[in-house]
Amino acid sequence: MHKICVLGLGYIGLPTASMFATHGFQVVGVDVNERVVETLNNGEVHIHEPGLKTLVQAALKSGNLRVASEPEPADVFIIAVPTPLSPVAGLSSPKADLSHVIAAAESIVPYLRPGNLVVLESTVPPRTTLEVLVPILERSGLGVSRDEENHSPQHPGTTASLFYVAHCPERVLPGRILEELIRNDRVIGGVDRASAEMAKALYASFVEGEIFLTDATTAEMVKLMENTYRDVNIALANEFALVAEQLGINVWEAIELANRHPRVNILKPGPGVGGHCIAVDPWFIVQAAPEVTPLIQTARRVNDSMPAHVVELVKRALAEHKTEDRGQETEDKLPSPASSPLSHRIAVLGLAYKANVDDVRESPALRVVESLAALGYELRLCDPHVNAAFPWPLLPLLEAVKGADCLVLLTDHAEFAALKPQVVGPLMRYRRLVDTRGAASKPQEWAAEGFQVMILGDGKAEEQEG
Ligand code: SAJ
Repeated sequence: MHKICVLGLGYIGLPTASMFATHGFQVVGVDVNERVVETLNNGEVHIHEPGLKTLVQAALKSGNLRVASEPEPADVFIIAVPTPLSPVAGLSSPKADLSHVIAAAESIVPYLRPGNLVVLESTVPPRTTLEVLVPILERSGLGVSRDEENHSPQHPGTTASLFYVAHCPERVLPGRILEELIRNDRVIGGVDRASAEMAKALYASFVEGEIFLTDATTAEMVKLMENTYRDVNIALANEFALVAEQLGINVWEAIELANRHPRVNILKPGPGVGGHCIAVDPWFIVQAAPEVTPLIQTARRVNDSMPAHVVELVKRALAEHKTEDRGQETEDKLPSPASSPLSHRIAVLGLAYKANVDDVRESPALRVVESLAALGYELRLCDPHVNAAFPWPLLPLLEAVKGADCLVLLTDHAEFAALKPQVVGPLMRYRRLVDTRGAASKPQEWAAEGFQVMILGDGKAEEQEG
């Protein structure tokens, strides 16, 4: 196993290809997007992730990593392409779009040789490895290694006309990808034992965590269960937040206290769940077993309903106009409480799906922004981490805040958590803060500066305000 062909140079494929290249393998990284290939060949990196640029540049400089548009013969093929959701007509639950996995697998077929190992890293619905990937690869005329007893696991790859397949799901956290790629335990599901052992030998070249072997479908399910566990737990936190708002208690305080129990670990409420993983993967389990997954489906819907709740909070904050919350003496005509949304200017802080990343995929902040824009509010957007094209311009922080009637904090970037009411207050037209992440430090400090503070899940503060 000397040469590896990695298909898909995104958030997972690029770090993985670079990691193998810096651990002595000859790696060819393949992407169907010409712009990605061009960017990397120019020594630039299209993904922002701590340490990634240095690693990629080291891999390219060593000559062990090359970037290309087409696969080529190799000992190992690693598929790391996206598996987004696609809506299904007539169904309320979306399904996995496997088109990229299928295209990547098909592109390997002409190059597949006996003894090759194919690893699927993309997150997929249960049984995809066995029922989608393997049949495509068998179009090569070769057969997948299935029966451990027919050949010795000590000498995998020696049986004529067989290839090997394993599912080795990525488990790394955006923002900490490189560290977790090395340190996290890995679960490897082989189509058979020989496949799993081969994949283990490969990943052991850089993985310092433990590597556990199982079958392919169990590995698929393990990955989905991890993200579903988090989604359901966050939905619970969000539901608690809604209850807390009604009961007049502070959910953040209540969760902190509940988590002092040795067997309780409730996650944080927020404006919803984003990213390409947690908001997506539970649907892959639902698609496999719709009848027996009411809890998973409800959790998804609870989390998906949070952006609409945030919009309600913003509307309420703007309606609860108080005369003394005026921010600065300004030439602007001040909107009255009953004035149309058009006259309200909102500074939206954060578009990324979570703190300190540049990724806006499935971000609940975008849902909130779309709804507020549809309601006619004037929006001033700020996200110092995001560099994507939007229908609205992205402004520097103080520019976004200037003349605003309300700050709406949607992503808990470090820059926003460090915001000082003494700095932003005087720039605003009215002093209002809607904090959907419990992120603004010391709400009392904001209140002391004349801010009307509304924190998602904090019914206590609202009662005191009222
Ligand atoms: N979120 C909350 N409350 C919380 C935690 C998260 O509302 O208490 C929100 C975040 O703001 C974000 C979303 O959930 O919108 C997901 O963020 P995350 O940091 O929990 O997870 P991801 O999507 O960045 O990465 C997850 C990780 N999975 C698990 O932690 C089980 C990562 O290890 C996976 O590799 C990744 O999905 C993936 O690629 O599947």
